[in-house]
Amino acid sequence: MNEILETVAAAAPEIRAGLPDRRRYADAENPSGERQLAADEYADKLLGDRLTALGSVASYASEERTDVIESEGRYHVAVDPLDGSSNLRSNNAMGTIVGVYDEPLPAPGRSLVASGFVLFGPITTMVAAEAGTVTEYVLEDGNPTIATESVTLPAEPTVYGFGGRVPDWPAAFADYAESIEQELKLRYGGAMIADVSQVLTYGGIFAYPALKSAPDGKLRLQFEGNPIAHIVETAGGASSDGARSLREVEPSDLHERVPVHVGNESLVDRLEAALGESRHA
Ligand code: FBP
Repeated sequence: MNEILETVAAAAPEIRAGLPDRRRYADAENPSGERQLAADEYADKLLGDRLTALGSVASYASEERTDVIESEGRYHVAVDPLDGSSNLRSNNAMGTIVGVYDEPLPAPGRSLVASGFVLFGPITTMVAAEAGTVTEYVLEDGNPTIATESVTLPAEPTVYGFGGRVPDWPAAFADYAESIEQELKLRYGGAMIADVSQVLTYGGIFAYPALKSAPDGKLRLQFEGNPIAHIVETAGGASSDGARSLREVEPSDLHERVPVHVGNESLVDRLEAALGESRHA
């Protein structure tokens, strides 16, 4: 595991230990206009301090801060310090996402050299994609122990989870969802990484689609879409913004949003066909 992923893994027990006292809202909003919890600010500060202290880090960007912190190393790190933090109040799963890019941010997902997420579930795990393989680690005291080598999506998909209110879904996505509901079992928990972990484990599809009220969806390209696409694609699955792999989307803004669809390739192909465009066109 490279030192950036190692540092995120090593911070996990400390972040987890800091959560019980930080379930209240802070007075601030993040750059996307969402209310921050005290835990969001805490995890962002801790990760920012630890990562910018590494010789390999050239810059640190976070979903929770407007500007990039510049440093002097080689890699540009994008972090969602607590993905799914609204789950903290109800004590459901959540965690940290990290993307390691070799271009200044905002950067396309194809320039990711490593990606990972820490999942605070009943146990703390980290799933990391690097050097063409995905590995699941159990983090005990921040020390990674390999739990699953070469994580690969099962060929037979089982679960799906789609975000956004159903009446807010565009008609083409609603039609697609109706066909998926006939085949797969609903699993939606309100934290992308937890829902994607189910897709990696059982096969299926996760989406936070374009909405009528929000044509770019909810999730952020740099912090959420790209790293999760890198992980799912490296595990043998596919990703799409509705027309192309998320990793082919050219970014224009650090905090821009993007519709996210990730899962078994056959299901992502069907999604693109349903939306009237094709990644292979
Ligand atoms: P945060 O990173 O601000 O927590 O937002 C992202 C997220 O929590 C995703 O993890 C999840 O898929 C989505 O928002 C849930 O949104 P909703 O509450 O609309 O279902």
